Amino acid sequence: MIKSEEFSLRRKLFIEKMANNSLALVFSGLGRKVSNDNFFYEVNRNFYYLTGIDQENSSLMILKTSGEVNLFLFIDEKDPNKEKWTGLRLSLDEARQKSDIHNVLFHNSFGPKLENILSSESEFGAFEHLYLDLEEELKIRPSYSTIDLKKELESKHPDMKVVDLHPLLTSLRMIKSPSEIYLMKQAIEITDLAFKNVILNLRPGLYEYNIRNIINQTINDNNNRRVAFETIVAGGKNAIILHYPHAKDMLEDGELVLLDFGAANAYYNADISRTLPINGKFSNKQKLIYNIVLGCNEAVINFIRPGLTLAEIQKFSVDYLAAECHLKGLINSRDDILQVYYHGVSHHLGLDVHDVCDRTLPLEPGMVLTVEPGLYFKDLKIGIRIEDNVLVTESGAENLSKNIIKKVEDIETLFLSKETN
Ligand SMILES: [Mn+2]
Repeated sequence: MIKSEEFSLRRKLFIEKMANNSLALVFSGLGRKVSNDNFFYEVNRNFYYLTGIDQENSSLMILKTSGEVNLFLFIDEKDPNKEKWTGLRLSLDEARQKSDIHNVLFHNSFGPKLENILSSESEFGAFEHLYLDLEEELKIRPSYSTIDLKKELESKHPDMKVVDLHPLLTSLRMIKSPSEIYLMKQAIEITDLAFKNVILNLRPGLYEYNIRNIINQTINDNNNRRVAFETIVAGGKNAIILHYPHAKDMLEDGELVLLDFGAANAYYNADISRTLPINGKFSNKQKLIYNIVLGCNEAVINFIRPGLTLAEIQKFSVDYLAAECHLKGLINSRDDILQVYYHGVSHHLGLDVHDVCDRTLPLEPGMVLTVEPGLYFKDLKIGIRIEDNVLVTESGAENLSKNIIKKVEDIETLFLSKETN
């Protein structure tokens, strides 16, 4: 759990970045209708990052005027009727404790408050900037997004500049605190448990969805945690589809299965990929390609250090795989590498699986990245990806998922020990 003081600290750093005489409005968002009476809700991560509140229809108002900061948190009113259907809502006091924000009000006062603050008689004076989380998908009311609010406010208050708050928050969210790293380490440990259960159960004749269910159940059995994203289980040729969504085919003797999955822990995610021989033993060809990907995975982890950009890491991985694949006769020329390696090697990881980032910024200690080279040969029915999660340190990178086995010998030994037990 993140302590409420950490949310205060995050807000303090955010407010330092806000211009003087500015206002920020951050919204939790609403559930999205999937089908009749079936709603899907995920809290807006920027809102959660600043408040620790994950209840829908909540909002945060930050006023920064010369020499003074005022904060207001708005949550839905208690409603016994609605609570009978969808569960208890936070009380004002609970929201206060979670967020460490003193002024917590009910949502019905948000509109009047905003109008009052922006009126010409406002005690706070005129605001020059208003920061908004600009996203079409972020709804404040049904069919009304922050983009709509921007338009409305711009027409009512032409002297106030409405700007995107993402750039301010992104640079903060890119650097993880010790408690964020701790939560991600826990998520990775649970992901490892699921991986071990896969090895215990994997055999030819099972279906991809059987393995997906083992992964998802192991994660959920662990304190009701959820998967960070739809678990990918792709046997044989299915693995050349990077985000293969179906998990419907039988796992064949002699083929590989690619797993890309992770647990979420208090909204902090793991994102791990491993590739296994379905019958427990790699063929020579599979081993050859597997070891190229593994070599690249390890070389990239060794290469990562503060000061590099994601583009430099990407180039390093492409060059590595191109040289190795050419040397082993898997491609005719180094330029052909993009036909068998067609995705990024790294993305930031955090509250979002593909976490917010400014790709132009050089790496700094405290950033958490994935390292996930892959090779995909359709004709050979081979798709291999090996993905770890690493923390950028002062001197290089710490592999947070180093305990999740990935060496050919270790994998084969684990399968063998299962047979002898
Ligand atoms: Mn990933």
